Amino acid sequence: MQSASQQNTFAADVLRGLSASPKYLSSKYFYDDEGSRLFQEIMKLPEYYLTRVEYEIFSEQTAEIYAAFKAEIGEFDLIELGAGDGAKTSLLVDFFLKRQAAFTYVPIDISAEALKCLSEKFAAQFSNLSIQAEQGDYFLTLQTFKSKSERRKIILFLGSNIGNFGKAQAQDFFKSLRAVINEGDGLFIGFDLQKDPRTILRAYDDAQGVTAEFNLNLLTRMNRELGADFNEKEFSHYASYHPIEGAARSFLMSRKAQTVSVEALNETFHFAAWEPIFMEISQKYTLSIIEEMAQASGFEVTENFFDDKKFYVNSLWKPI
Ligand code: AVJ
Repeated sequence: MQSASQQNTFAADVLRGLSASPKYLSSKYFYDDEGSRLFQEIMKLPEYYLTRVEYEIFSEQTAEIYAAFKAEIGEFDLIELGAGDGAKTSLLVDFFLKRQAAFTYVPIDISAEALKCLSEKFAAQFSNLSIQAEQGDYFLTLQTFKSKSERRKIILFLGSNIGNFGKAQAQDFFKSLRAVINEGDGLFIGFDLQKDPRTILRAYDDAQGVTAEFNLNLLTRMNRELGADFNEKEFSHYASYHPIEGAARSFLMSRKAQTVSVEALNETFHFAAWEPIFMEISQKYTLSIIEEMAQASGFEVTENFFDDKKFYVNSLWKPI
């Protein structure tokens, strides 16, 4: 269940996005229970390489990652932003526990349902793991970091979740993160790298149409939670990749001229035929952009971990 204030933020964000030109909606609202389920389906798609290559890095380089974290030294909090199903993290957790590393796992996720599944799964799988789950927008939970504990923090930001920010917003995010952590803490980030643009585009335009459903589900969510009357059949999903910007973007296109009303906002919105709603950016990086971004936000890149094909990098940053 959503609290009243979260509901207001959703309504307010929808109002802002659908009143803007061009129209947009925020991809952070994709993850209601159905959206989280659809994302689990996306991760199994043959076209969606991201999850598999990151999993490969975690399973083949666990010992190297453990060593780079200096996880054997002292107590720490292993904080995961946007934890999702924790599949990759469980590889680390397993390895860390076997080495008797002393840590508390702190998964943070916007989806209460995903957090509940994750906590139950980890509690069953790792009987002596200490877990402190937190539900919320990770931008907002950053503010609580300073008061959290005296322990060292290792912050995981996996799955190319950073891609949803776009470059400028990612830069701001890392600066805010830098302001709430200390020397000796670490940041471990998953970046999807620029590659054959066809490979990238296919990942966001799968043959089975699961990504389309994932986008259209936000219309269904607005119908249910905000009393909107979107007809999902009158919108279609469109994905693009811009190789200079390194940006994959997705849109819902209004298939005809139509007016939609949203009861909770007491508003109607007009869509011209084939007018787009910008739904999501999935930014792809290069190593030099990653390097620059780390420096510009007060970090240095201490180690990069790649998959075999160099499709993806997990980059370890230390504050400077
Ligand atoms: C969860 C943000 C990493 O951008 O690749 C997958 C979400 N969107 N297919 C991504 C997503 C469409 C995904 N992230």
